[in-house]
Amino acid sequence: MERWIMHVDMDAFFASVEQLDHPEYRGQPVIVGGLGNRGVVSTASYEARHFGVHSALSMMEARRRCPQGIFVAGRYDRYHEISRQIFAVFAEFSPKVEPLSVDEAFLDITGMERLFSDRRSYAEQLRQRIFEKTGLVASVGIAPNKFLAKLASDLEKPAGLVLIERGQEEAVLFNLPIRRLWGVGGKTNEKLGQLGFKTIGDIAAADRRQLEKFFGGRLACHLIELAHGRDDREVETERVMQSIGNEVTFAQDLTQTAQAECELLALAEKVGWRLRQAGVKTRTVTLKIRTASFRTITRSRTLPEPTNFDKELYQMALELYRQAAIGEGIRLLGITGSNLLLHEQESLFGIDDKQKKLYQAVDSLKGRFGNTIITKAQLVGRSKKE
Ligand code: TTP
Ligand code: MG
Repeated sequence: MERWIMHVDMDAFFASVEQLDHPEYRGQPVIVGGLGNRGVVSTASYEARHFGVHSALSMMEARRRCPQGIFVAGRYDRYHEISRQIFAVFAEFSPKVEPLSVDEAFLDITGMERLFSDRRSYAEQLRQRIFEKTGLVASVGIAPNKFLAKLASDLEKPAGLVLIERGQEEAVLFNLPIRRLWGVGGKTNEKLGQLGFKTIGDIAAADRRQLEKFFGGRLACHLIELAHGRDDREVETERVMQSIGNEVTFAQDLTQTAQAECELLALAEKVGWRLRQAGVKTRTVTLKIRTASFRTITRSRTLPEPTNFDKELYQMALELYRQAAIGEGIRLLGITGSNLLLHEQESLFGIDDKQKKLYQAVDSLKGRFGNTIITKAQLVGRSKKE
């Protein structure tokens, strides 16, 4: 049966929720994120994007680029509430839904032709249903595979609806810049740029051996496959446990950034170990912080590829920590991985065999000598906690 995938992604999600709940914000540049001096932009409304404001930009720079903007701290409980409504709609439209983050998912619509007259109007119906239920606008991509569906939903954002027909793949892809290849990170991109590749078409036409020389067989092969619009990954719906996490309350509030970062590394190691023991990977990392004044803050981020590596969990937690820009002492820190995948679903790119072997070796020692036997040098001698 011909596979068909739909990818749905809300437009400027957090900022749109703010505009929904505050009608006076509509049509205005709204910027959501950490408002402190070291805060970072979570997202910006499309009005604010005209001023060059985007996710991950420092809040200071955002204020410089868009002084007239409306700056708001996120209301994460509210975003999650809406997220649940959106996912309830997804479930009405397909039995196979793979969540990618709070505001996006893949829906497998293979073999569902009897339910709709044509794919485009099915997507139209879904967008309409989301709008009725939440008052928010989504962009949708429909394509023969996940990579193309995700790409398609982004092509005409906001309020986009793009269908890539079988046979159109190369026509759509070849003139696009290489950063559109899903999962190709900054480093690979940069390297490809240095080698003179600009468009996806350049990669499709590349000499395979040249790519192999620079990126290794596995990555080279994936790059070429994607460049031709080929991707046979399944929509993954299998979920095991809800989540795996650890948290720690400190005897004395932490006041130094370095201490907090050290504790995050220790937590990431624990959670990573537990994920690996359970044979699962996590796709969504949540950081919980309770401050000296008993404020509780949670921040989540979804990874492009699921992981159970300490280092990746740590980096994500650290980023979220910095983004939260807490201006006071810290009582509690916690890291949770949710959105767990049971299968050792290999990362598309750079599943680093060396890293995997390293973790296996470390885990077998931890198994024999207890969990504390091996720990990163950074953690030795860190402050005592409760
Ligand atoms: P995205 O779907 O990447 O972004 P978006 O919905 O704001 O905008 P669009 O899809 O129209 O380009 O992310 C969804 C939400 O996740 C976003 O509203 C805020 C949050 N987020 C962060 O907190 N930090 C980030 O770096 C990114 C990319 C997103
Ligand atoms: Mg979005």
